[in-house]
Formats: sequence, C-alpha cells, structure tokens
Amino acid sequence: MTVWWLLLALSFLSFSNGLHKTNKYEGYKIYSVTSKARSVVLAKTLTELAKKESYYEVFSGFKGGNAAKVMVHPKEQVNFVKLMDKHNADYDIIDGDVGLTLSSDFETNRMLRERFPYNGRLGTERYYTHDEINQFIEDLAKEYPSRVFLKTVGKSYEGRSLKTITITNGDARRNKNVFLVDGGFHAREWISPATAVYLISQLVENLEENADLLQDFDWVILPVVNPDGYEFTQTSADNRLWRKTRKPSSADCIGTDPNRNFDFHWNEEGASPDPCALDYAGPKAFSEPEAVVMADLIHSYADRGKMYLTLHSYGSLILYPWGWTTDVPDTVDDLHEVAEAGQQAILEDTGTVYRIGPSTETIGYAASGASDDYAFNAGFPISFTMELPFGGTGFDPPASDIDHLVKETWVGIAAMARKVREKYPLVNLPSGARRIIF
Ligand code: 0X9
Ligand code: ZN
Repeated sequence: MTVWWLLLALSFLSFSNGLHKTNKYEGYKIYSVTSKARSVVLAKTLTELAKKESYYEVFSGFKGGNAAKVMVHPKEQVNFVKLMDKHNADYDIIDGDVGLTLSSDFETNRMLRERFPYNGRLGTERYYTHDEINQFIEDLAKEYPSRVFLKTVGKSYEGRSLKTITITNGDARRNKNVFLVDGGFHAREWISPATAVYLISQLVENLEENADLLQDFDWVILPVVNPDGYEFTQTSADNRLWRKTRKPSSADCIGTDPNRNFDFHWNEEGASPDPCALDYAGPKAFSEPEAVVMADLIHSYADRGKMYLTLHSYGSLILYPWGWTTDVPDTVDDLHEVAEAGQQAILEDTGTVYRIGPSTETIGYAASGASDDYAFNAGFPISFTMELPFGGTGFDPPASDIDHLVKETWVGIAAMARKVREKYPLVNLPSGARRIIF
C-alpha cells in the first residue's frame, strides 16, 4: 500500500513538474486592450511598442474593431500598465502566465497524440503534424483514385514535400473552374491547417451533400504552405508562437514572413526590412521557396481560378483586396457580395460574427507582398484572407474547440463557394472532354 502511495505521489510530482517546466515565456502576460476615446493614438503607441521585439508582441492591433491583444515581457509589465493608464485605455489580463499556458498545451497535445494515433482518417480530436496531413491525403488518393489527385508541387526550405490535393466529382471532365485554397502560411495559426483538413474530408467523403460544389468546379488545396514553421511550433512550448519560415535570414535571425514575400508591392507598407521582425519581407521578393510554390500554383490556375482563399487566424474576418493600400478594386461589390454570403451563413449557423471588408481598412493595417493581393492581381476575381476566430489566448484554440471552429468555417466557405458558382458559371466546357491531367 505504502509503495502505491509513493508511486502515486511521484507521478503527481513529475506531472506537475511537467506543467511547471519553465520556458522562455514564463511570466509573460497577454493583455486585452480597448480604448473608446483615442484608439488611433493608442494604435500608434502599440505599433511603436511592437518594435521593441524582445519585450512586446502585438498579436493583434485593433483588428476589425476588436480589442488589441498584447503580450508583454515580465520586465515591461509595470511600464506597460502605466502607459495604458496614461492613454486612459481599459485593459484586462487574458493570460497571466503565457509560459504556463504553453507548457500545459504542449503536454495536452502530447497526450492527445498518444490517445488518437493516426488511423487513416483525420478527425477533429487534435492538431496533426505535417507528415500526418500528407499521409492522410495520400491515403485519400489511394482510396478515391478517380476523384482525388495528388501532386508534389515543391519542397520547403528544409526539404518537406508540399503536396496539393485536387478534389473532383470523378466525372473526368476537364477545364472546370477552380477554387484554390491554402492553409498554414503562418506557423502558429494551427487552426488553419486543421480547417483545410476538414474541408478536404468534407469534399471527398461527403460527396452527396456537396455535389453542387464539385459539379463544375475542382478544388485544389495546399493544406500547409509553411511546413517547416508549422513543425517547428510543434517541437516545444518555446517555439509554439513562431510565425515565419525557417530559412536563416541574417546572422542573428531566422525566417521570413511568407505573407510579405510575394512579388506584388513587395516590401512596401506593413512589411519590415528588418530580418528579425515578425513581418520581415525577406531579402528579395520570392526569396522563400514556399512563396514561390504558392505563386506558381496561383499562376497555373489563374485562367480557371474563380476563388482564392487563404486561411489564417485570428480575428473573425473575411478580408478582400487590397491589403497593400487603402484603395479598393473596381469589383469591390462582387468581392463584398461573396464575403457577405460567408458572413451570413456563419452567423446563422453558430452566431459567430465575422466582419468583412477591404483588408487594409478592416484589419486596421496595410500588409504588402501578401498572397491574397497577388492572386487577385494574377486573375482570381475573388480572393480572400479568412481570419478564423480567436481561441485560447489567441493562436491556441484548445483541441476541444477544433470541431466547432472548423465546422463553422466550412459552412462559411461552402456558402461563399456557392455564391461564386452562381456569379461565375462555367462556360464553354468542351462536351465529352474525358481525361483530366493534373
Ligand atoms: O498580416 C497578415 O499576414 C494577415 N494577418 S495575420 O494575423 N494572420 O498575420 C492578414 C493579411 C491580409 N492581407 C493583406 N494585407 N494583403
Ligand atoms: Zn496569418
């Protein structure tokens, strides 16, 4: 009996030690900040704080009119609070110890991986690795050889295979219109690849319900654009908040923001020339192999592509061009109409309120060199960044939230796809065209 008690006490000790393992975010806090009166001034102050990168990270400014979320180093918390008081800002602490949260999340993920090993299907029980996602789409291609096609479209900097899955209804008609979707641009936004995976499962395994979405459209999906970054965030709690690619960019710093690396208004407003910055544009446009792969995909489908959708988090936003300027395109009404279909469908499904609009104004900052503007400029008439909802303390919705988040997002995406289908019907499909070549 005594031995059992001893074992129990020891395992409790090692478990709690595991949770309290220190990491580089120990003592960091995340503040949620609002300011009724002078949010423009405060937004500028936050932009200045964000430049002190060893002390601050502004996870989101007043994105879409939401409260700003700012992570602050323990040494700066007193100053930060004084500064907020000076600005008459309201603030709440939404995470009192980021290190603890990340360590505990890390442990939970480890346990979930053991409990739900890959079994040929990817459910919504947990987050999956890049290898598991690739394995899943390979298995689907084997299971549905007449409907699902895989293509290795390139390699990441560290040599991981970037694979697209093309999903059709199997009627072998070619030259259909195309929906192009990607996830996992930003490493830490885990809910994005999880959503891409759910989208794939729905389109492949639920053909009956989604037949209209595949009738004259093929779906091409790259679930993880930045697998090096994504894998890096899974290696330890210290790395969980990594955003960029993993290619060294200077003697001191690693990575480029892949969503600032596209050759369209590259390195203009909202992109940093500093290799250590979170929004580093890279040493030149398309310095990152992952961005090149994505751009090649965009071009290869530009003539048939009707909607490009890139999945990010967070903010509950559907953003359309432009994101590099406050100008809006001539076709803003078309973009708005499709975004509205998604917004409305999600509202009706779960009550989640998405804000929609031109990127720069809606998100509250310009970000040049991004994939959505690039795709729109390349010929996709509809091009969106979808910022999925905030979860956990921001980028870390707990695994128990995956199910409802991906399902409600799918409802929005399906509604947008239906609207696109209505607005851009397929014309001149060669009758009797038989073979698809991907
Ligand atoms: O800044 C980004 O890259 C996106 N937000 S995130 O928080 N996921 O990093 C928004 C990109 C919006 N599109 C453009 N500005 N073109
Ligand atoms: Zn992102």
